[in-house]
Amino acid sequence: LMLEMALRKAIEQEEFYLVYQPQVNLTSGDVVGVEALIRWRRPDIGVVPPDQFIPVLEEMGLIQQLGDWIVQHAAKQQVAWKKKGVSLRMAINLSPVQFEQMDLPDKITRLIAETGAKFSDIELEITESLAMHSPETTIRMLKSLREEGFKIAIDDFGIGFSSLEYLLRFPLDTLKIDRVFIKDITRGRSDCAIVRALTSLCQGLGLTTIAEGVETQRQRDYLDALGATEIQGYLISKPLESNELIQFIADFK
Ligand code: G
Ligand code: G
Ligand code: MN
Ligand code: NA
Repeated sequence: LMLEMALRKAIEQEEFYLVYQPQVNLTSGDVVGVEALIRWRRPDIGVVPPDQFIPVLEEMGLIQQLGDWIVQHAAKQQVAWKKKGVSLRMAINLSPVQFEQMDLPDKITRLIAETGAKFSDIELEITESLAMHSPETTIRMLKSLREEGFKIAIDDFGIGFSSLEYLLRFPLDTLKIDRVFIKDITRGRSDCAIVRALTSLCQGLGLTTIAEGVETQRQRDYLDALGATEIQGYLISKPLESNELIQFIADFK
């Protein structure tokens, strides 16, 4: 209850901010995008990670409000960087609960249009669990977003329960391989086999693959050999605040 009260106040007082984790293309070696990740700077307590408040906001029905703020804020940031000559794809996480709003595609399109961002510079990250709700409605909403020009990524791939056949009915541009498969890629044969199968499936389907949670050069080399498109993780950088990101790009390579 205390947490709920604090969250209501946090939304009113805008105690949230975004950090951005770079994504590197393995062929060019360039930073090509970032993923926006939410943080809560709770007065007197400090920074709270999203897994401690996103599920509560979903329960409270407040994720829609915060979700709109995240979409607007991330798109504005993408435009601000581009004006400084730093052109990066911006990935924005969407909660499955946000898809309970039937006007979500129209709203996202309007909010992002208002910022002046080019739609193809924006990637919307959905999770596998979205596929379990009402697939037909969800697919329709994703199709309309994709027709507007937004890119669609499926996050945390491989740890949910949906069948491959099911997921492939989703209109997708990008598949993010969950970090549980990356962790032991240089040790376990099975993780390596899973990643190999996913990257080759994606190559066949024309999808981009982003490997998450890459922490070592050896993992990077393996992923490169297996044909992954991009990597994200502590090897490149932890998530950074916007001014840090600009500095990071300036210092990169
Ligand atoms: O940044 P961190 O690794 O602590 O994020 C943990 C999880 O919280 C992420 O994997 C993601 O699923 C979720 N998350 C982070 N930022 C957002 C956001 O802006 N919106 C939503 N819906 N989820 C987020
Ligand atoms: O959206 P998603 O749940 O995938 O968010 C990614 C989360 O993983 C973020 O909270 C981020 O802080 C965390 N993370 C990012 N890179 C690494 C990494 O290299 N290793 C580990 N263990 N966690 C990471
Ligand atoms: Mn994500
Ligand atoms: Na993820």
